[in-house]
Amino acid sequence: MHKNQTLGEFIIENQSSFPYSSGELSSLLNALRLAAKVVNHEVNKAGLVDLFGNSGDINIQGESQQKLDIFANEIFIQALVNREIVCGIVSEENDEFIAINGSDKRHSSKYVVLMDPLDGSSNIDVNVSVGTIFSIYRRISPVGTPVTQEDFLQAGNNQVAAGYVIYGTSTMLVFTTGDGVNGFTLNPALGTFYLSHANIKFPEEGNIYSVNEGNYSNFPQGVKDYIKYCQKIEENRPYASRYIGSMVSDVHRNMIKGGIYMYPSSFPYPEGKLRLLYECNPIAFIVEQAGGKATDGKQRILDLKPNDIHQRRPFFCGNTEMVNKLENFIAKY
Ligand code: AHM
Ligand code: MG
Repeated sequence: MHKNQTLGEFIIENQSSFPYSSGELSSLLNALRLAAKVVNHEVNKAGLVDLFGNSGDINIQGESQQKLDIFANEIFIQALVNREIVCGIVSEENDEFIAINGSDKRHSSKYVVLMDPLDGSSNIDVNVSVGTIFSIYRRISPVGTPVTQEDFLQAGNNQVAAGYVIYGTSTMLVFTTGDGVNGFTLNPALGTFYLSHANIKFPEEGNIYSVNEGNYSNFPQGVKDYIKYCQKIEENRPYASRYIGSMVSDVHRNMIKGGIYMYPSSFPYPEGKLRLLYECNPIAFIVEQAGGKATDGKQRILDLKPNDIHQRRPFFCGNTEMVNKLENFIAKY
């Protein structure tokens, strides 16, 4: 790591350590970096122009889409399509996967990207941080053929890279290629991301729990018991309760300060609310790379074999000790 190293320099310097490095993954990360800057610009001026509020459309999950969701979706798709560096995209905002031929019509890219272009969207119109989440895989089908559904339905274990962008008090891009987690902060005056958080690791102990407690009465008994454990007055407890409602921000804080994030099954989400492919998996990859643990309560998230591109899953991640404790409570029922 050099002083004042930029994301661009970091990508070039570390290219040889990227999985299957051929320069393609570097170009892909560069495209995401560019899109993040454009979306950041728009998120920051959202109060100034008429971008607030619902667009009126309902997405495949039956949730209303905010205008900035749609904008972010278009920007990320455009950056990836224009540079012809992926053969397919899955987005939270699109019902079906998007197949990309490339201008030579030879389907010559080997990567697929899955993303939530603007996560935590209920926070947009109240000036609270939102994020972008992305997950990158090598396709399974042969290069030169059209991308297939199977290329997206891979277990999280197969991810070659994953990351998130936080549009917060400052804008950060945090990612892993399976060799630790690094965070870059945008200098808005220069439009450049600088390495600000090298090799992020969870602190030894955590004392924050993050969950939407309004849903408490519908949580599984094991989760309820664990929440009561977090609140108990004993040694280093009660833990602090912190919940932003933007997973990226909640997980980012917990990774830096130490804590657990939970989105259990509850009414009206019997399978949990978060999507396995573009919310749970990328965050799980990052959390594990930072020394933490991610589970659906019983199984490691990255081991799950998906069967639908928009499938949901209960999700728990954070300091390993805390997640182990939670799993013990869940295992009692
Ligand atoms: P979204 O993709 O529609 O924004 O939903 C995902 C978000 C997470 O970022 C956040 O942790 C969670 O939904 C909050 O949900 P709730 O309001 O039910 O607590
Ligand atoms: Mg989301």
